Amino acid sequence: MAAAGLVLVRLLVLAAVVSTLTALNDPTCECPDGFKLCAGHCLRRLDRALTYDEARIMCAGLGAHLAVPRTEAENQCADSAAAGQLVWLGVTEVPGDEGHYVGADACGDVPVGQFWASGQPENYGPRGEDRVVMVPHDSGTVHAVGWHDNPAEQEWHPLCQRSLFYRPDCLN
Ligand SMILES: [Ca+2]
Repeated sequence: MAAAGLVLVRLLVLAAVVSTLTALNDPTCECPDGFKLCAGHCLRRLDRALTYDEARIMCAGLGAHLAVPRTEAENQCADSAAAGQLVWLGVTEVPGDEGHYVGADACGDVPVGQFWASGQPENYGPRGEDRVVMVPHDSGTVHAVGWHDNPAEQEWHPLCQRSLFYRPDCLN
């Protein structure tokens, strides 16, 4: 009787292992509808120009946040996903701490430098600028390519970003 019980336990364990492996083989290495995978993140540029807060809320409604490129590859992905439009990034200045930027991805500080357009951020105007917009290489505008600080009331297209649930086999 004890032996039969042991066999049953082993069968149950085996069934659990098989079911786990089956789940891992599900073809779910895809971003949600409308999002495109690039450098390990899902990106989606929305079709309407909105204020920063409106853009942030629209992305949140999609289970995403405004994009925060942190590597050259991620910045190139954002530039491509922008598809010629100026896009809000999830990069904001800490209130009362001029020049100190943090990311909406909850990964902390975003340094000034690398991806910024020449002369930016410059906190232009009497009210200053504490949000960040990306000018892609193909914007067709006079604005220099790269990141610019901008006031939150400006209207630009939201660039939303979600993480792909971590699975090593999904990263290629
Ligand atoms: Ca500026």
